[in-house]
Amino acid sequence: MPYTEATLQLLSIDGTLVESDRTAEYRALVDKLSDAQLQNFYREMVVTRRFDIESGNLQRQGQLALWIPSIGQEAAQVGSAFATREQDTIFPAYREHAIARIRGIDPVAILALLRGQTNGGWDPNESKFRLYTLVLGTQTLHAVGYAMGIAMDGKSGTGKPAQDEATIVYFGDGSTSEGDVNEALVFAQSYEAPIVFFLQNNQYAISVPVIRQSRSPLYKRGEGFGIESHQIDGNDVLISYAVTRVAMDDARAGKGPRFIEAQTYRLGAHTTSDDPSKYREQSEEDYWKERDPITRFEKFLRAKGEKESFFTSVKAEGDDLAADIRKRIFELAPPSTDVMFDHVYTDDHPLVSAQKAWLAEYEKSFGGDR
Ligand SMILES: Cc1ncc(C[n+]2csc(CCOP(=O)(O)OP(=O)(O)O)c2C)c(N)n1
Repeated sequence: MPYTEATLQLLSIDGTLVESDRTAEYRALVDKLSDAQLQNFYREMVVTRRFDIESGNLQRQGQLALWIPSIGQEAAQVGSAFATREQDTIFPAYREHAIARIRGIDPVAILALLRGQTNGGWDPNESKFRLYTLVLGTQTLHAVGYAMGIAMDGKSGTGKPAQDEATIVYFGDGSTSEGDVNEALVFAQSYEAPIVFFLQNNQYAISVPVIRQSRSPLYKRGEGFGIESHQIDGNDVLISYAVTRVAMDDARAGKGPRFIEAQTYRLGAHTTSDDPSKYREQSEEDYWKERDPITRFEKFLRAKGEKESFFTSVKAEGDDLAADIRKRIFELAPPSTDVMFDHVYTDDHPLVSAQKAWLAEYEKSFGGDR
């Protein structure tokens, strides 16, 4: 199974803390977390999962064109997102819903994107959480370019950014086979860009298992480019937080890029267009359910003495969010068909205008009943 001797972990699957010399530095960071911060870790994981489930239901009920679940990957996302600082820019792929929430993105903005109502969804300059990208790996190039830019603004020539700022980019195991990701790694290392590559290895690129993408653990790819790289238990929110915190601080201090491979598992389908029972065994899913990031952290909090009322209130918060997005999605106006024509060219183009007019006529032929 995917954990190796290199895998860093702080929280075992029974919710107890693991002692090890290799993780002492990380343990010290976690010991500094307040009860309120630990509660936030739990809250964000649980509420995001509830959001995910409701969004999947809304897709099945015809309200979304597609849904991209993140169920099972909450610890990798929540831990690493809380490790960033306000000034850091985050470049997501397309299933980083927990991170979007932490950065204050309205969940309905994500739904609007997957409903086809917008090509973007939010203002990336406000949240420093860039837009989702469905074109695999491109965001790694955008992120490295951005990181090189903030380092150049620092004018130190050492890769140390001016504004105590770093960049983090999220991508999947399948994307590591893309040329873009490899080019991004080359540039990041050559220019000592202040960036953390956060790979969520959820074991599959749709139906293709990671073993087909690489015969060696993926964090070694980072090492191959000369980048300090770590493999972590991605279902352990504490190690995800601590390793990312150190990596981001190293990047912001001008020590160069870092690479983190988080071993996790996509418990659900790739998207609502996929049926994972066609390509993986139930026994494999059961193995990962035992490593569920939320149950493990809940055991930890309960052993620490967290009260039942806390868990009840978090569940209620998730249910409220689900009710809220369900209500608000029905309030969204039907997507305009103009959108697909409007941004093809900067100026009007006769061919595009003709197509737009034709579609408007065609739609009218249904008598307004779409
Ligand atoms: C450039 C490009 N090639 C192929 C695809 C089709 N595609 C969409 S998702 C996907 C698998 C991605 O796997 P991974 O990077 O592991 O991320 P995950 O979806 O598991 O989070 C593929 C091949 C795409 N969107 N973009």
